[in-house]
Amino acid sequence: MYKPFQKYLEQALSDNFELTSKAIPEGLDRNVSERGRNPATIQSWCYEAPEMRKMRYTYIDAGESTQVLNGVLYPRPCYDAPVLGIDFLSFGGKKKILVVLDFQPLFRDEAYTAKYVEPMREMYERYDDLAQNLGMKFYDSNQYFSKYLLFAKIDEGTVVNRVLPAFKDYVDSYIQLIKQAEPNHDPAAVERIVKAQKDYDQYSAERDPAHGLFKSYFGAEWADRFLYEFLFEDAVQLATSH
Ligand code: BLA
Repeated sequence: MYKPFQKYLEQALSDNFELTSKAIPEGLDRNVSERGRNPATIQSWCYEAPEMRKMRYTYIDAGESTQVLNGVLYPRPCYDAPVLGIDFLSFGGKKKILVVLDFQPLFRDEAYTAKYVEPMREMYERYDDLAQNLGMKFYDSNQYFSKYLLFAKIDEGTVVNRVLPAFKDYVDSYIQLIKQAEPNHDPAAVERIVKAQKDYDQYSAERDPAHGLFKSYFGAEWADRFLYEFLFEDAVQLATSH
């Protein structure tokens, strides 16, 4: 269902960056579960580029029951730019479709907001039907989300008609943002971004609503490893799940 999105992302990244594959820890790049109603396959891809430290995306295909495209693009820490966050989900034979897409800000001060969040506004306004102001249960909408995030519960038709154009626009615009960004190699500035990206991983790993899904398909041990060794590898795991 989200394969055209993945294809677009892959093409856009390879057209615009000099990509190198980044290793995914043993056993985490792909897994197949026979536990659910439909066999579930999870597969991940990860790249780096001169401008980008880590660009990862994951596809979960469990037929009608679950389709997910999830991804995060992290700039190198000489850039203070937001991370691009993608979370497109479909559950229960397309009965529940949820899309989340954002330039996720690393800081919340006024200067940062003016530099990175406000410029999203024009683009956002073209898709304001996908900005539904849904409350968040797992995350805090004031942390690592911009006010111009797309966050919607929709039907299948809307995915093709509205979400695909929005996705292309957000991805293209994000790539332009990175291409135009001025690197700052000052060690203190770099250190600040390293820490901010680490904090983002910690926050995200601790709240990830997908842990239960990974656990039910692939078991607790694999779920923990996937979260802390691949998805949010800069997070420190404080406790293992049971
Ligand atoms: C919600 N994301 C969810 C949910 C799941 C996932 C199962 C809950 C859906 C529900 O309400 O039932 C799934 N998250 C995943 C998967 C992966 C993952 C499969 O990390 C990994 C492969 N989530 C992100 C990113 C963003 C994001 C990068 O991982 C940013 C765009 C956002 N996901 C996001 C938000 C919600 C969500 C805002 C709603 C959560 C809430 O209500 O608090």
